[in-house]
Amino acid sequence: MGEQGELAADQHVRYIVTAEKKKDSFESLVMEHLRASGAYWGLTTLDLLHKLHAVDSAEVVDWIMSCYHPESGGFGGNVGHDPHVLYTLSAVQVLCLFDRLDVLDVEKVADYVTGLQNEDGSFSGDMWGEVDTRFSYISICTLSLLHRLHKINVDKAVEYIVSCKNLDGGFGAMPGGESHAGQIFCCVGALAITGSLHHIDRDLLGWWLCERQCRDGGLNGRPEKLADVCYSWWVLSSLIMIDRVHWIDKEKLAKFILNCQDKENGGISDRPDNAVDIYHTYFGVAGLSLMEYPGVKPMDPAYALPLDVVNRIFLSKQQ
Ligand code: GRG
Repeated sequence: MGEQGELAADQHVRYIVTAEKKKDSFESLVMEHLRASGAYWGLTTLDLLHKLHAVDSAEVVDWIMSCYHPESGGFGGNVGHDPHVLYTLSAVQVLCLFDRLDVLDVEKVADYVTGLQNEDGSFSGDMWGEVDTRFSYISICTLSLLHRLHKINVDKAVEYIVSCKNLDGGFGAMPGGESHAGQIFCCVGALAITGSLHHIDRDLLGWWLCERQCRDGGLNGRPEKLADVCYSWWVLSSLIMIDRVHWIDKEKLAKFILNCQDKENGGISDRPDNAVDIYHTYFGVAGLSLMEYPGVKPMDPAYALPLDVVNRIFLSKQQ
């Protein structure tokens, strides 16, 4: 991959840092309701490119905490927005990047997440009750990062995820739901974090996942769909967790991602020549990280954070 060394890292850093400042842009308008996740995507990309110091950490931590709801223990996607488990994970991930979990009332946040587990082991996303395997992953990942996994019924959580496994080896959003690479990441990630990967038929799932590689080198999320840069993350991370990543042509995938860059103004799009956004910029760089692209920090495929951040959390003494 070396000779392609053409990741426009400096431009991507500039794109992320300035995107944050353009408050009236189209992108910041469509991002309004999920700004906490946008912060996680942008800041993780900066960290992967060794440029986290380009932002003021105290300012970011203050802003993240202004999305916190002390009554419930959850975080909203923006200031004044209702709490949801997705933004709670994004907030925790951002605090992990800056090594600032100390600002949290960990027990309270963990209780918020724990309270979303249902009788059958599944998780709702918020008080309104929508159930999805995304929320199983998000809850398990959040609690694990906070060293509070013991607060939920892990066996039931695993049993529910396994009930969403399909005959093709993949997983859907609910029992009987179509296999989709995004949901597969969630289910495999949750099983990896809980030490339950033995429930997976690695060859069967690995085959389904490697079939996601299209002629153009990019990966799609399910059969008959177009490739999209974000699946570089959802598919590759899953393949790594089940030890089948060598079934993908990495060279062709890296080329596809690099062809989706705006090399002048920075940012990465879903596919070549489309408009860039922060979500695809993150998942493009994250995909390159999983392929050990030079100059990009390695990532943990289950926690979706840089490996050094995850090591700091799990190898540090205070629990
Ligand atoms: C910490 C990385 C991280 C994630 C948190 C939110 C979440 C957990 C996971 C989302 C997983 C998921 C379902 C990803 C897929 C997103 C996506 C591009 C969906 C598009 O679906 P369609 O049907 O697109 O519009 P396709 O590509 O199938 O045509």
